[in-house]
Amino acid sequence: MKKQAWIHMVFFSGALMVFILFTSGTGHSTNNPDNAQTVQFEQPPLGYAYNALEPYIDAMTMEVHYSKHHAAYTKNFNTALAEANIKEKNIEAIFAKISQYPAAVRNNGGGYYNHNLFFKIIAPGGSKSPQGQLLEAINKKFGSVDAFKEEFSRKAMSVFGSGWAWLIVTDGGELKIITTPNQDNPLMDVVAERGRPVLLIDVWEHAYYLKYQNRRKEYVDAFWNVINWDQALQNYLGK
Ligand code: MN3
Repeated sequence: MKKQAWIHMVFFSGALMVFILFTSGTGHSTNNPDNAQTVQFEQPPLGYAYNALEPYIDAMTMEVHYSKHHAAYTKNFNTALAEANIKEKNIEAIFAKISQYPAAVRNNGGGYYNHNLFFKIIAPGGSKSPQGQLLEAINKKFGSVDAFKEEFSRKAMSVFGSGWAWLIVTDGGELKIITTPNQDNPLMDVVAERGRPVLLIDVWEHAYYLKYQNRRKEYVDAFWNVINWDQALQNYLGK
């Protein structure tokens, strides 16, 4: 009996040790608000499975993109805000004065916000083509949905290095396609043409390299299959 109890104890201790090592070494701190001094902005849940956009965007890319890249931008944005002693809770107000803030706020704040939008735009479900007032506005501005897609794809391909292509609606209510370098976005006071984002595509290589390698065109073509046009309409209407 004594020997059996001793073996149980050793086994239990070993299991406990493995458990402690496992839970402390998996990088959960990335997304754990307790570890940051102040968390002004939290990473929203993805809201769908990593494999939900297969075959157009693969599960591994989605997992790394959301749980590593987006999580890191979120963490680093909060750190950068704390270091700069910026307590503003309205992210649009931060972007409106981004030229006055450190580069870490601009880069990580953009990275945080742009991916929030992007993962909602490439969500499963919703309409598979433009609807309602957005459809009318696209037809009016670009002539047809196909002509719009062609122009947007061309702009997305034209981004040199890392950045984004956007469909925005200006203060005057006009649709425009623009591009931004790095993690800049059309709400920032450093961007030439500003407006409210309606649709966006991430053309950083991390968004497509695992599946498409250097073939950005194939990724941009695939993007049209995963857009949630109901969300795009909400964005257009400012809801
Ligand atoms: Mn990205």
